[in-house]
Amino acid sequence: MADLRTSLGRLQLPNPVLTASGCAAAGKELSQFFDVAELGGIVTKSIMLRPRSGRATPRMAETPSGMLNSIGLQGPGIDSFLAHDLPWLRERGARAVVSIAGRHTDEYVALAKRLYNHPVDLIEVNISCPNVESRGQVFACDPIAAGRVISAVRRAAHPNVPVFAKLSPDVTDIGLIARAVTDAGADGISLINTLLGMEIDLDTLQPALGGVTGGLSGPAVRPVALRCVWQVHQTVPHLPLLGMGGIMTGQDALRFLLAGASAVSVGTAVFHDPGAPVRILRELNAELDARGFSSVTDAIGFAHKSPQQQAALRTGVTHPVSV
Ligand code: RRO
Repeated sequence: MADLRTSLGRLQLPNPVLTASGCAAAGKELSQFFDVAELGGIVTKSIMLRPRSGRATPRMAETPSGMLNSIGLQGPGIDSFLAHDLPWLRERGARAVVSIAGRHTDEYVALAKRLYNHPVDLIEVNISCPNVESRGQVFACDPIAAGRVISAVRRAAHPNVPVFAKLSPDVTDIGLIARAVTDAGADGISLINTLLGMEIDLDTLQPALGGVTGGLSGPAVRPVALRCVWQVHQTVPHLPLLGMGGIMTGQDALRFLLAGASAVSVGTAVFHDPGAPVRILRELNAELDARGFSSVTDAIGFAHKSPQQQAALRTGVTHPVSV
C-alpha cells in the first residue's frame, strides 16, 4: 500500500485525511465512530475569545447535493476550549488543528497568544466565515485585510506552529488573496470555506434560515473547491494546501491531491456518514495503489504536469528519448 505520510509546513502527518472545521466541534462526537488519532488531524470548530450562542434558528437547510448552514460561530470560547477540548484531543493522541476566528485583528492576535503555551499542532486562521454581521468582516475577500490578520497572527503565534489562512471562494481572484496571505507569512492555505447562499421555504414563504443567508457545502461545491485548489497551487506552488469542499470518497480526495493539496479535510460527509473520514482514508489508499502511486507525496500536484512529464516520472526517464 502507498506511503500515506505528508506534511503541512513543519507539521508531519501520518496520513493526509483530517476532519473539516465546524462539522464536529472538537472531535468528541466522532470518537464513538472511530479513533480520532487514526486521522491526519482533527480540525476544531472555529474558537472565539468568548462563548457565543450564534445565529437565530433554523440554522441548517438541505439543498441539492449539499446543505446550507447559518451557525454564526456558536462555541464555548477559548477558556473552555483550553480547559476541556484541547486536553481531550491530546489525551487521545490526536493532532490538534485549532481554527480561530475573531471580529477584529486584535481578537485573532489575542487567540494566538492564548494558544502560545499549549500543545497545538497547527493554527487555521478562519478569515472566511460567511455567517458574520457584515461582508466587511470576511477578511478573506480583501487582500489587504487578509494579509493584515495573517501577518499579525504569524507574529503572535508560537514560531514552531504553522499558521494556515482559510480562504473563501467568494472572490473574483483567489490567487490574489493567496498571494497576499503568503506575502504576509502564512505557512499554508486551507481552502475552501463555504459559499454564500440561501434557500426559501415554500410553506412559510420565508427564507429557510434564521440568518437568511448561509454557507453552502457538500458535493455541490466540490468542483468550485477543486478549481480553487488548482489556481492557488499555480499561484504559490511551494505553499502547502489543505483542500476541502464536498469530499465524499477516496476518489474525491485523490482529485484534491492531484490538484495540489498536501492533505484534505472531510466535513459535510460526516453528517450522514460519521465514519466518512476513516472510510475516505482507506479508499484513498486503494485509489493511489490502483494508479501506481507509491506515496501521497508523489500524487501532490501531479495533474499540473504534462502527459509527457507524467509518463517520464512513472518510468523514471527524465528526458525525452528519441526513436
Ligand atoms: O459558524 C458558522 O456559521 C460557519 C463558520 Br465559523 C465558517 O467558517 N463557515 C461556515 O460555513 N459556517
